[in-house]
Amino acid sequence: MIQDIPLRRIHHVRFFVGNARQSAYFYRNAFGFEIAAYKGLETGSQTEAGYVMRQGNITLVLESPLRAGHPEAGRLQLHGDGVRDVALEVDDVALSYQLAVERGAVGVTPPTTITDDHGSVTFASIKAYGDTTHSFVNHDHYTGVFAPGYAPLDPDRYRKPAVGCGLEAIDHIVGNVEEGKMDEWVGFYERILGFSQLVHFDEKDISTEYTALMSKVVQGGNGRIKFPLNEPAEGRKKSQIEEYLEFYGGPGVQHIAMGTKNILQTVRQLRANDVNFLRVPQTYYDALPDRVGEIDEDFKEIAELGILVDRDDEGYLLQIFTAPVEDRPTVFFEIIERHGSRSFGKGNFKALFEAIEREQERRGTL
Ligand code: TYF
Ligand code: FE
Repeated sequence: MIQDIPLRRIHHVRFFVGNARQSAYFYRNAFGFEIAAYKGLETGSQTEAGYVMRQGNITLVLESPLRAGHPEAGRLQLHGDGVRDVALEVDDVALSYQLAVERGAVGVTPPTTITDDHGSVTFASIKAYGDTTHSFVNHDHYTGVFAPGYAPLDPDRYRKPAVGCGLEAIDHIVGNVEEGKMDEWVGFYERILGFSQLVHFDEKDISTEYTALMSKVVQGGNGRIKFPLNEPAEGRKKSQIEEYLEFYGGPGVQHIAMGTKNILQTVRQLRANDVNFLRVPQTYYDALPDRVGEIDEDFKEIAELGILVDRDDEGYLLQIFTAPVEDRPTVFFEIIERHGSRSFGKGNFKALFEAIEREQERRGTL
């Protein structure tokens, strides 16, 4: 009987980027995140700048090196901007780290506590796929804005508050791993973190004309943390997963799905902010009412906004995918609204992947 590591939730996702100031502007003005905290030269941070972005229960942290010789600067050359760490909130950081390492996890940062006038934060981290890490964090004894080192942003930086887009929580985070490695990583989450695989409706082997991938979903934290894992499979041309692995320079986070309670309003706002989404052909909407039956939303509006719909035996879901949010075709976002369904939109895969392939063709990477 293995001892449980009780995971509460995804606490934050930490990106390492070339220019955190400009990324913060993008996540603020395109996606509606408020800048909750900042660190940089003005706050006494000599090595890196950081921006804590908040919307609903979602926290993204954007960090950039401030000087040559930063120990992590090499990742920018290798991966471009990307997710460095997915932080999991736990009751006991030291115990979580100890158990994970005993079960074979590779430790990156042993348990560390940092303090300031507002209390203390404890964290530790282990290696996940590629250069991605999972940290275990606990902020229970911290009353400041995020963590020691961070301070509120200079109020002169922006004149107006951010216009929120109704993004409420992280629904799932998808990792792309190398061909043949998916089951190993499913095993990692099962053995080391006590996750379980969602089998019946989520095991998928998807092949359109070009794109082929395999995907399995693991979940932990009593179902609050869901991590689908993709690997490329043989297709007629280059799989979108291979494209990612090539441009990211290895495995990493592919997409972060963020939940909303009103996807129509969210997508309207994101579109007004010029966020780019994958285009869906009209034929998808011609077949939609027959495929999914009655839904609360208006089909006409769904089609106008380019939202995808899927139904399973528990209910339905609405989802939409952004184009990659950087020049490399790597990380993108999904917006999702669930109405009972706990799956990931399997019925949309053909239409979705054909849309992705059209974009790959435009990039000339197929
Ligand atoms: O997370 C999922 O499984 C869905 C579907 O490259 C998906 O969002 C799967 C793979 C992919 C894009 C979307
Ligand atoms: Fe997804």
